[in-house]
Amino acid sequence: MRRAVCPGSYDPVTNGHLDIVERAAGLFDEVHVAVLYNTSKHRLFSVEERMEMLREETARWPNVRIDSWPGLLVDYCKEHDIKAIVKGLRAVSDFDYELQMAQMNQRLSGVDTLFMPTNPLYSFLASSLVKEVAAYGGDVSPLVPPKVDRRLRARFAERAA
Ligand code: COD
Repeated sequence: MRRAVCPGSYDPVTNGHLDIVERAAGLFDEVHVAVLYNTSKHRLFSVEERMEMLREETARWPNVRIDSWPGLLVDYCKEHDIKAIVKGLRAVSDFDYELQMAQMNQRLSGVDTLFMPTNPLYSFLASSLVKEVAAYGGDVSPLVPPKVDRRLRARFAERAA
């Protein structure tokens, strides 16, 4: 079976993430969407909340499974016999960081990273920007699924209360 992982923070999942997951699901027998830790980012949603949102939004693709992992991505790949990491590339600015990670992961484990060009509709889209716009009451409804939009509004309303 050909398995791939789409790793990320997914805090929260956006339409850009979902576009990559859908395309990966069309290419591999099984796609794991794994919530991992990015130590340089502050989280808005817990890992469980992020997984719940991902489960809701990917339920329509039967070969996609949602998971989380507290350690190195390469150890997750080893544990699940995954030979490919799939990442989306939005712009040149993503490239340096993504290339470094891909080369480190290859060096550590032999697992290769495949880059998919982002859908031009979502090339400016990042979870961090979605959170910033939503935090100031901006409309992010075209950028995230409706349930995620509702959760963002609720989370920032709780914080403002
Ligand atoms: N369009 C297309 N793709 C997108 C878009 C978009 N608009 N937005 C995001 N993506 C893709 C990118 O490929 C991105 O890599 C992926 O979705 C996830 O994005 P985020 O922002 O949710 O996640 P990141 O960038 O914070 O994820 C970083 C990881 C958590 C994958 C990384 O830190 C990691 O592997 N951590 C585990 C520990 C580890 O192994 N560290 C060593 C790394 S060498």
